[in-house]
Amino acid sequence: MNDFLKTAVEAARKAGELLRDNFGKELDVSEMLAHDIKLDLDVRSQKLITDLLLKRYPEHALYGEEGIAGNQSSAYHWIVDPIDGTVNYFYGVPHFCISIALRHGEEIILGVIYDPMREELWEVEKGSRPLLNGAPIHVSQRQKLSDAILSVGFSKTRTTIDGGLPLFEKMIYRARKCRLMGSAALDMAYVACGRLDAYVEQSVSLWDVAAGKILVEAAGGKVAIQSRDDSKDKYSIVASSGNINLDVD
Ligand code: LIP
Repeated sequence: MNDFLKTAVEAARKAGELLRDNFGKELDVSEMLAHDIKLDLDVRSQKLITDLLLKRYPEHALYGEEGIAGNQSSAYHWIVDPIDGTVNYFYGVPHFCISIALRHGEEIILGVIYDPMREELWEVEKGSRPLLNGAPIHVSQRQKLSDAILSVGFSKTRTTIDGGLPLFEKMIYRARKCRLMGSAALDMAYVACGRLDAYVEQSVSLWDVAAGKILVEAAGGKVAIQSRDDSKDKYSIVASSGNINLDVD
């Protein structure tokens, strides 16, 4: 494991400790929206991760849900979601994670996703096998949509909810089950280790899915990310095992 990956794992675990220690406690809310919540803890978690990464690599850049830091002209960009699944966290639903990826130029070269409540850590670096708690993982081998479990996300706006409903309605009849679990990064980690057969969402940010992308592809799956015409820096995503015809077009 090279130093970049070791450092990303260390940062994810340290942020995970912060989230575990504050889980279920009174939380300072910085923004309460119709379909989203922003917590001060999001900012604290990203600051902890940023301080550790940029202390180790002061010449790098960081791009996260809570802002940018470091040398933005660097070829190395850390892409960070300090709490993916913030609404779950606020409501005491133990399904959230920290997601950290490193991009070199245009290529994502490592990803770490850490669920501090289940103590599950997914990690991968370019050219190596993806691991869950140190054991190799691969996508599911199920071949039929009728055997599949799919996770569908609807993001945070009426537009994305309206956009996601037709697909959800189509899939709910054809797949064994559809789930809405509220964390894009965990959905992708679950696709990578075969728990889910696919994850589809109309509008996510790069920090939600950057680590999941390299993880799913290294585990044998497929990830299609398309930028949205209606909002800058938002993407629609289909991440799957690649073994089932989802017919999502
Ligand atoms: C969340 C995503 C989820 C999406 C939510 C939200 P956050 O990220 O992981 O897939 O449906 O709207 O964007 O905001 O909790 O980091």
